[in-house]
Amino acid sequence: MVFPDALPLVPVPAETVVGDGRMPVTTASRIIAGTPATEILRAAWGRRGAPLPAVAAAGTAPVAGDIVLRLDPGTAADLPAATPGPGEGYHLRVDEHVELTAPTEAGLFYGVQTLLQLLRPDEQDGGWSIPRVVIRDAPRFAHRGVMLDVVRHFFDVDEVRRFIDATSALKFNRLHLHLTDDQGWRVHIDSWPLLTERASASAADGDRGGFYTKDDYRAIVAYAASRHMVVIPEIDLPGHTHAIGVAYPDLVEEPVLNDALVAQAAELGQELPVKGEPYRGWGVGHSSVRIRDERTYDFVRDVVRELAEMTPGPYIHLGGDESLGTTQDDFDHFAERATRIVVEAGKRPMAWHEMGAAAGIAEGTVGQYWGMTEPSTSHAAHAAHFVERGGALVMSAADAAYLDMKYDADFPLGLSWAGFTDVRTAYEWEPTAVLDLPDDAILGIEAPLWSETTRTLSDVERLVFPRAAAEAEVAWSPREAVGRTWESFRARVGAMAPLWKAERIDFHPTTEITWSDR
Ligand code: TNX
Repeated sequence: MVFPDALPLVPVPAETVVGDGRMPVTTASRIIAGTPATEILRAAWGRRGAPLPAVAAAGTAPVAGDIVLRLDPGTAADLPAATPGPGEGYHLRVDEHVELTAPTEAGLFYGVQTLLQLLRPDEQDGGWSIPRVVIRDAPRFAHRGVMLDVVRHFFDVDEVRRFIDATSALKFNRLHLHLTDDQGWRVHIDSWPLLTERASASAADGDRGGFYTKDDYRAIVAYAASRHMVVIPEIDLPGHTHAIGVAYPDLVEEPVLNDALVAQAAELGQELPVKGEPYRGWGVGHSSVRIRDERTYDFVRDVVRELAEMTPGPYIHLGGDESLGTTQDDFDHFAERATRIVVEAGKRPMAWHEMGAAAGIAEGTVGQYWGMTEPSTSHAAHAAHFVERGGALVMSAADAAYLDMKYDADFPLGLSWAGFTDVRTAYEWEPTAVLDLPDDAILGIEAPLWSETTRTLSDVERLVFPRAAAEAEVAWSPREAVGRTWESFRARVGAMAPLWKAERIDFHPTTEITWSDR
């Protein structure tokens, strides 16, 4: 293979200079470091079956074969200029020994992920080695997200931890948790205890539900932070709220049974929603909280306050999608009040792009665009309004970034309302070219996994991998980086197979990719 395909890295680094030969890693190699990234490196290394280096104290003089991980604020100045935000870049030099330096722990963590991808078994002698190389790397976008819908199907804390491990290894740094929807309520709220007591046991298809206690939620947040991921909790309002009515019927309206919902239910053999009873179908747009009732805002204030208290990240996501039975006037009224409640709780509101229809959404609200890569006029206008209000956008174009779309018509999992999304389609979109907005209005991207059809984590993984790798590269790699092309990506992502196998990630071995085994 020719450079840059010779280096099996995803996402492709900003700048790579390949040297001659490889540095062997042996049982005599040491990791010289005083950083939490050390144990992450050793544990992953062990799962690969590579020789496990001992750990030596920071400051120990390195000899050939050693691996030095070092925090160095000075590195920031030497990293690619495009670096946004707090310095997530790193500098990696592999010569007689490895020198990994970064201005932040996040940078070291990302450098460690690159190192893990470079470490490969040698063809002849069963040894392991790392190619000699100099890499200067930093992300294109500050916001590199994945979303997990834990409502349609519930995933417990251990499963979420595995999802965090698998996605943070691709340098994603935001985990959006879709915590509430028609089918269930998944996080405990002390001031409204019936939400989890009465409305958490259900899920799509009559499957088992579940919920996170506050300690569970804190454990997820802490684990995510240890992998440099910020949790963005979503409470979906004012629609997608049937489950609230299972716990507190007074808070919600009667279901609105639109024609599409009735037709879809008939086609899939699913029941129609009945107020106060758990809903197991997948139809959308039938539920709403009572928008002109003050008690609704007491509820929103309490939920937002309790969530904000246990969420160190800057965002609370308010949903806002598919409120199909709500008048525009009521919807706008709700969006304006709810976004203000988030600001009053000290957080920055985030919402699906529909909330951009409301003239007076709180200033600074971040919109999440989930329309197509060729936007409709109204979607584009709603999205643009977040920017007019001093906010920005995260791009989740449904026909490119939605991880729950089928790869092709024969794929057994996933939906297809946005089309089929093969890996190439997931790779070949440009987040700044979808809407007619200045580049700096785009904070980054997010790849959502909706879980209507995924009963197990393995189902989730088959939809997410390898397409999340495509989204990781869209989010991280500068457009002008050498190798930022489909042909190169295709070769490099094939080389992720041994790493994913070592981590027991159940990726879809699509024939679009030539998978390698070493
Ligand atoms: C639309 S996109 C939804 C979700 C579904 C998803 C399935 C968006 C903000 N809402 O309620 O789960 O499609 O692909």
